[in-house]
Amino acid sequence: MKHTARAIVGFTAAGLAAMLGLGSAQAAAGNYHIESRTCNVEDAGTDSRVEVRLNGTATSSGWILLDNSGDDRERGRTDVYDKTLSNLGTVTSVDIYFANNDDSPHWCLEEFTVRTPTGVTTIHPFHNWLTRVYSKTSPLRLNAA
Ligand SMILES: [Ca+2]
Ligand SMILES: [Ca+2]
Repeated sequence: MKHTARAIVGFTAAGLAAMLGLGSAQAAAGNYHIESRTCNVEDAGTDSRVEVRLNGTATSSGWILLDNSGDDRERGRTDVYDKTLSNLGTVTSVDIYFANNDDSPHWCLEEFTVRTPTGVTTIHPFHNWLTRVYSKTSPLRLNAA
């Protein structure tokens, strides 16, 4: 029994619910771990405002401002954001609102990754520049690879 008990250490409640075969409707809210990778090329970074919306098979999140303390989205950096959200199901895409504002706004974005409370990570590649506004009504959509 000791080994059995130890084996489940580290799993979240939502993860256990998934392993026990409970439906996604019963899954609890949990932490969504979002990473944004900025290209390591000249002028890749931006100080523009960026918000994202996570689209899942169950529902979509609201718009989430990505702004940690300090300077986000600099050349070659990975920025990490942890957000508590209701269950989205399987994440299928990430929508990006890009204001294209502030100093040197153009942004070279490698990719986003999202890890759900159940530990499923999806990769949303772009490997390209954002050089104009992407509005909330017509955002840049990055599908899961
Ligand atoms: Ca910045
Ligand atoms: Ca900041």
